Amino acid sequence: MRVLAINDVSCVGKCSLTAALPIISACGIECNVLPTAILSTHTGGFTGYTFRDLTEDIGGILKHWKTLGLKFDYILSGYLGSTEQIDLVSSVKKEFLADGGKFVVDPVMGDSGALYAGFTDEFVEKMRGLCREADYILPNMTEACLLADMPYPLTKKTASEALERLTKLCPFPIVTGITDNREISVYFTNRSGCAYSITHENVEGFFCGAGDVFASAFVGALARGKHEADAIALASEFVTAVIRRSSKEVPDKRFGLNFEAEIFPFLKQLNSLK
Ligand code: PXL
Repeated sequence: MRVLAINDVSCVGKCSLTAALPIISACGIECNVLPTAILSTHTGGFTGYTFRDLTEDIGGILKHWKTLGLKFDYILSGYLGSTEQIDLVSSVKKEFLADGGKFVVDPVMGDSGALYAGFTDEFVEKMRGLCREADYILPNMTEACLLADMPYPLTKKTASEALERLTKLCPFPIVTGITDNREISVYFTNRSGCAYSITHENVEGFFCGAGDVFASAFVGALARGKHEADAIALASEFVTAVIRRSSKEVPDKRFGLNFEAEIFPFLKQLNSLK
């Protein structure tokens, strides 16, 4: 079982590949990486960060992988630095996803109702195209609104409408971070068109990287052969525990989630599930 995580390396701040690698590996699954950019920190709340786009390197990396006959059982794409990289990810899927493999797209573009620094409407449109190629998409509420062209924030009522619109892009949309007062929910629709939600207590505190922790745990659990609904429940429980702990323990939230401390309970749950 081989997972490819396509994401940036934010050297400090615990998101993207510095979350995907440890979490997927801890699940007992090999995690290979395709870095899209290197930043000194993530862009959420820091100023003065460096950003080196790695698009130029990706062609050579893929050419080498082709000579090795590599195929991946899961491809998880995350933060992409340009519309050109969206095209590259699409070609990686076509060339390197194993027969029967799954393509998981986390359409990283924004949070709290706004696009991240450097993202444009053109990027959103292009990301819709990538979502059409995915087996699962994992937008947060902001990204779901952008992709479904609906006003932010969603409510319990409009979340169903957003899900319905998203199923036109991808058969299995999973929308994270839908908040309603003291509750936070994940809404998803399975391939039969049934809609579900999983709700937890909403813990105050915004952390960059929560979506990456969710996506990594979801893919790790799927790669371990867990049913999708169980993988979503496990991942949302994990990320809720991580945010609860971090909101107490991390004085400067920009430095990211303490997911490490919750990996062991997460693995205990993962291992006890059939
Ligand atoms: O986790 C989202 C993310 C990923 N990568 C970079 C980011 C962010 C969120 O701000 O800045 C570089």
